[in-house]
Amino acid sequence: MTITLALSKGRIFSETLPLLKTANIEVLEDPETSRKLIIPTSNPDLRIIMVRATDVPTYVRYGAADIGIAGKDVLIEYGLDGLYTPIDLEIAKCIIAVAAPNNFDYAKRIEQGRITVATKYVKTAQEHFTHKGVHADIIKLYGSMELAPLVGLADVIVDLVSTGNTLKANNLKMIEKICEISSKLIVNKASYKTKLKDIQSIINIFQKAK
Ligand code: PRT
Ligand code: MG
Repeated sequence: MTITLALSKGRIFSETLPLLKTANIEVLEDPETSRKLIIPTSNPDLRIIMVRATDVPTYVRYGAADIGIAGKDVLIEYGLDGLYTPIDLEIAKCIIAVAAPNNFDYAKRIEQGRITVATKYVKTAQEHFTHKGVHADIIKLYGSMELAPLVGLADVIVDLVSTGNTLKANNLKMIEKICEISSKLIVNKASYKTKLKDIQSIINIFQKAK
């Protein structure tokens, strides 16, 4: 039975390749240069579909892909309905954090109990500030969060940070770590039952490789 694996371009794809290689599985086209969205592998029973990082759980949840790899950041926002998460692959690591301009007085704003937050991670941000007892006015963005506090759209941002170079280049600093992020293998619950043997063997490959 053919197994379909949903991946996103960029860091998740490139960090998944070496894991597949441990089982001698080669990806037969490079999604960075090819325009193909369905990519065969050297294992005739495994194909890869390329989707946006935030769409990976959707493809897997509806069974269009049997398995996928998605960041914990995406999974927190999307929820885990219909999905198993058998393995934390510990790839594409970063943290999700509150960041603000270098001169921003965060402590004072927290004391006042109200803050404006620009983020792609609405649920994560909302929960974080509710927990702190602070009223957060959340402004949903789809990208370039770093710009928001520089032009007065928000006081702070909630975003992913890995090297911190992007924050630094924009005179922002990390002020609070919310959570560590890595990518997980996700599995469609129905596929897991109907294709048990084939999916389990892919899970085993990732388990051994990590
Ligand atoms: O880019 P696109 O809009 O298509 O989608 P995406 O940003 O969701 O995908 P992609 O491939 O950039 O990220 C996929 C997954 O990689 C995320 O869901 C995270 O789980 C994980 N990941 C790990 C990261 C980072 N590290 C990371 N640094 N995702 C994004 N970033 C961003 C960060 O927000 C910052 O803007 O990369 C930029 C550079 O970070 P610094 O700190 O190294 O400067
Ligand atoms: Mg990106």
